[in-house]
Amino acid sequence: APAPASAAPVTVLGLGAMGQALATAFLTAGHPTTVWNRTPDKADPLVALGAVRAGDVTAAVAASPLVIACILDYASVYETLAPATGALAGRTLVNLTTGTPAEAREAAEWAASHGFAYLDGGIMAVPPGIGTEQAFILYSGEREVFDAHREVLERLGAAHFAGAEPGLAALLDIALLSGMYGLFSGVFHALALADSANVPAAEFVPLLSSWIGAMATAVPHMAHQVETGDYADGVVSNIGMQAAAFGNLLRASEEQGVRPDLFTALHSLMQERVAGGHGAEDLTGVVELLRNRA
Ligand code: FVH
Repeated sequence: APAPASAAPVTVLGLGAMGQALATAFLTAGHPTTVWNRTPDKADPLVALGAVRAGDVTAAVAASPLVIACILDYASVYETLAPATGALAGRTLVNLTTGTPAEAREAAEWAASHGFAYLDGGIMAVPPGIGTEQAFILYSGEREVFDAHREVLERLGAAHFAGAEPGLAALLDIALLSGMYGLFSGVFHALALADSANVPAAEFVPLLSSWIGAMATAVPHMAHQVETGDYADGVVSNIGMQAAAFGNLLRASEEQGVRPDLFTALHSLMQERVAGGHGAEDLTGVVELLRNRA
């Protein structure tokens, strides 16, 4: 009989910062954990915690019905698993390596051609967050495969099933990262501006955090506008006004010696939208221009 989920054996391939965190979470939860890394001594701390160090990748795969890969990129996943595709047959590979949706779809086809189940994943956490309440991980692939391993995967963080289409986890991962980098871009620019006027961080950061929190409440309405295509719905601050005011942001930055690069692209999109006759609508309409370029 298969081991209960609470004691199911797991293999982790790739013991960089993230792989080490994943393996540690499995060990902490009591799973028999086999590990492999191209540079073997990275397994030492995990062996000290009770992990089994596999001599080669085929032995690592053979040790568990569930194999987690978290390596640099998809090319290194293929390179790593090339000698072990036979051993993977009948098992499940969960690939938590970051990649594109197209790479995920290709990997799912590769798995099917070798007779093993495949889930693609996107980790929404940094290594110290793994196994904590902050972490969540996106998965896509066959629902039955996800359900069969869900309890074990929950050891790493909340498991969110993104859908059966194999590229969905990677797509949502990249969409969420886009939101993160957009936020960080704004924060970097704001900090540079405040610093250019010698405003102490202790004074500015509470204002910035409060402002970002208030503005984030607009996201659901923006998403509704994108879904409906109705950018005139519930307009409070139209894009015509915002495009004009945005010029101040760019000019003030130049005057303070702060490069406006992170915001010039958005200004161009706003102006294009206004020139297209949408000045009375909401800022969210720039999504239409982004879509047109896809
Ligand atoms: N760390 C993070 O914050 C992010 C969070 C979101 C998900 N990413 C992705 O996770 C993958 C691994 O990232 P990582 O943080 O573990 O990265 P490193 O610490 O740099 O470790 C890289 C591991 O990959 C192995 N490796 C590299 N090339 C090969 C290869 N050709 N064949 C076999 N293994 C390879 C490397 O092995 P070694 O250098 O120790 O021998 C490490 O185990 C990644 O997709 C992130 O985007 C992390």
